[in-house]
Amino acid sequence: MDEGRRRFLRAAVGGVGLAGLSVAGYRATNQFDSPLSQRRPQADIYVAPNGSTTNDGTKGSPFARIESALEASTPGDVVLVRDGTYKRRGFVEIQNVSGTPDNPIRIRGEAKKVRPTITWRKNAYGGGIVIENSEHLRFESLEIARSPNRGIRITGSSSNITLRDLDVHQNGHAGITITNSESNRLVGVVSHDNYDEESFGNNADGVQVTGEGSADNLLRQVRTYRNSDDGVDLYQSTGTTIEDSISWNNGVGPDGNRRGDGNGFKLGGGTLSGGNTVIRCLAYSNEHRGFDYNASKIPNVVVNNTAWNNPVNYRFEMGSHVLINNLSVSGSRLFNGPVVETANSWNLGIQNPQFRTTDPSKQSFLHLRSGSPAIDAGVETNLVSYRGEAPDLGAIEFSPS
Ligand SMILES: [Ca+2]
Ligand SMILES: [Ca+2]
Ligand SMILES: [Ca+2]
Repeated sequence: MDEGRRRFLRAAVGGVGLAGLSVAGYRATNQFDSPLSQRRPQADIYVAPNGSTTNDGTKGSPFARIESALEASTPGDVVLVRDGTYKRRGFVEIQNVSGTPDNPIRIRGEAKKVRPTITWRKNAYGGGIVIENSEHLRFESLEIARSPNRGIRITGSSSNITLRDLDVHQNGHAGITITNSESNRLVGVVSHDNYDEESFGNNADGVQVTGEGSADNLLRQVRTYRNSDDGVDLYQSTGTTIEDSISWNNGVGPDGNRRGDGNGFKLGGGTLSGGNTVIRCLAYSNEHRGFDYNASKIPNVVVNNTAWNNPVNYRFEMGSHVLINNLSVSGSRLFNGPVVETANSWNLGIQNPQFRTTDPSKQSFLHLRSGSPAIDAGVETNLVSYRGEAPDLGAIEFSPS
């Protein structure tokens, strides 16, 4: 087995993909950190659409609200949310609830691969889930829809909040916002069709990370589409890592007409921003730009991404942003200033990388065809593993099939 293949396989099982990056939060657990004698046994706490606030949260006596379950929880507990629709009014406030690094509190759909829906009544004042001053919580397998405000907001110095396998859509502001909070992780989350009618769609991003207190947040396998403003917006924040994520068709309202800013990945803005790392991401068919530095002053590192069919695929100006092994097809580039460019398709004169298909409904969408000039055309980095002799260009390493 050649070294490239070996490195790829290691990455495939969760190895070198993040080497050299500071993705804080999940330290290796050590079972001797907290003596067993000090632990209360882990409990399952139940929530059901036909539950009651006066119930005790046991299987036969479920709570009606996840807040009640979280108030009753201690580190290591699992809140099981029974399938169905939870119609809410106002904010779902989760404040001062914390697990520990070894014993997070999990809140998840009871059945595997079924997402219970938390939604809001029309004309409700405020809404969405607000997680404030809390740590080590994991929300998994839930659908969050039609909040009159944001879908989920992580704020007030919360940290180590994990959102996994969530479908967040049609909220009246951004789908998910992280404000002044560190070391949170979004994994396998999709955020789409969010739209803020009051501001003509100018604020509803799929995912926002914002505020100078935000750092070391991670987005992995996050998909954002048809949001009225941007797919991912890192306005006024630093140090976010985005991996294996896709952003498309952003910048339109529910009627399909052009609205807000329409960028796939916006990597800065405000007085202090940037220092983000973007790896193996795909931005396509957004209304404006695929990858945009948005005036961030701290250099961003942008490695092995694909931009296709955005009016502007990449815009990086006024900073030593580092771009390596990226593909740009069917869209322009706006570069100005000391950008560090290595082995990108435009540096190598590759205009047509020979995609297998540009039909987004196909499994091989934007995959490289055998014989593509982008195969093995990249340079090694410590951020991305590869097959064959060298890294390919773009987000999807060629795989013979
Ligand atoms: Ca905007
Ligand atoms: Ca935005
Ligand atoms: Ca290769």
